[in-house]
Amino acid sequence: MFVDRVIIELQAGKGGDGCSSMRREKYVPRGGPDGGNGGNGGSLILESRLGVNSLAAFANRRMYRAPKGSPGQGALRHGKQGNDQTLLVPPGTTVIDAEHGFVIKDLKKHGEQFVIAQGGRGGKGNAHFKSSTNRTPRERQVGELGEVRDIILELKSIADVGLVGMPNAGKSTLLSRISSARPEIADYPFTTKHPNLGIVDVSEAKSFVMADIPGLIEGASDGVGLGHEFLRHVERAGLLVHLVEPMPIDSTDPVQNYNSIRSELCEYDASLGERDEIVVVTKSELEGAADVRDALAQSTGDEVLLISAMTGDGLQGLMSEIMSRVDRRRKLMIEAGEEITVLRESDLVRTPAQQGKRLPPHLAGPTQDLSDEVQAKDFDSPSQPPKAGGDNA
Ligand SMILES: Nc1nc2c(ncn2[C@@H]2O[C@H](COP(=O)(O)OP(=O)(O)OP(=O)(O)O)[C@@H](O)[C@H]2O)c(=O)[nH]1
Ligand SMILES: [Mg+2]
Repeated sequence: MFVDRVIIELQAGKGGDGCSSMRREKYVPRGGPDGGNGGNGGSLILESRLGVNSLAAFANRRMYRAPKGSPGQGALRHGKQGNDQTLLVPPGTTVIDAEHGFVIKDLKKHGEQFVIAQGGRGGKGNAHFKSSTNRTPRERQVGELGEVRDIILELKSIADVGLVGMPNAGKSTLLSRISSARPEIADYPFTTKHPNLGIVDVSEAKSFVMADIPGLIEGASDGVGLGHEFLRHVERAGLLVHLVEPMPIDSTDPVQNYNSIRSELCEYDASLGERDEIVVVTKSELEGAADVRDALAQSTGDEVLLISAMTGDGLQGLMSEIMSRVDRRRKLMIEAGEEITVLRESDLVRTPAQQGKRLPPHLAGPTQDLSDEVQAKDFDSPSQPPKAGGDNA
């Protein structure tokens, strides 16, 4: 199930109440106040994590609570803190305040996290209030309430390139051909009902992320077809690849189709209309595809590529053109001080602390290969590497 928008209610934990108590013990006269403080309530934390791909985990539950802090007790026992709860969301999730509609935070990078609902502070016990002038305070504080808020989580996929075009143009076929994504493909419109992401490896060190979204049709801004709903998944893409089918089943004019999708894009967001674009005519092995390409090139005044996902014609050219534009944009982003988002777990640079548990020294150091059979005394010089089953000289 692909879910890209949910409304959830958050309730952080209440702080534990402080305790009012006097020490009563045999042989300890006037023991004094000994009420402990309440523990702080747990907070709710949102964290973006690679590998979480949709908001499906939030689809069936509306309310999220963090545990309360425990109350303080006599004999100066402080209450236990409520554990913080972390909710994992995919990178690219925008967190919106449901009540007032403003964006609270945009979690773009892996590992970004923040406290979305703060737990209440625990109340002070009466021992806290003792002083030289007030030696037997009875007062204590009750714990504060935890923050309560409604939020909207909205996923806008992070992709370098967005595929747009009419239904049946061959968007999913292209994605499946050049990446390892396996979207549904069929010869009827609206096969794709939710966005698909694929990583395209151009060479060993170069790759980009491509998003395939459901097809657009004229009137999408009025909700015709699947509407504009999924355009937000290409909003972050710096480059749009516009696929045009040369022979639409409904025999419409490809140039006109191209223009109507352009106006739908502008209708959704003017900035999407101005986005860098590569126009591509698909299904090049069909007769008449080249004519459509020429007609489009003339009408747009720009270069138009011709590809076939079936025969593989023109795919290399398209991939290298996309890669060079993506590279150019990344360079501009780095110059502007923006960070490039990492989208694959293997690309993450992990510090030793993040790599999990540290190994004990005898397993991590130069002695790691030693065993019952292979002992340190078996080696004369330390530079000689220990070998399994080495014979005792
Ligand atoms: N002849 C030919 N057919 C193709 C080519 N690429 C895709 N097709 C066919 O075109 C049809 C539609 O392809 P899809 O990839 O599902 O199209 P889409 O743009 O994703 O369509 P929606 O998901 O419905 O918006 C399928 O029957 C494909 O087999 C091509 O290069 N040549
Ligand atoms: Mg499709």
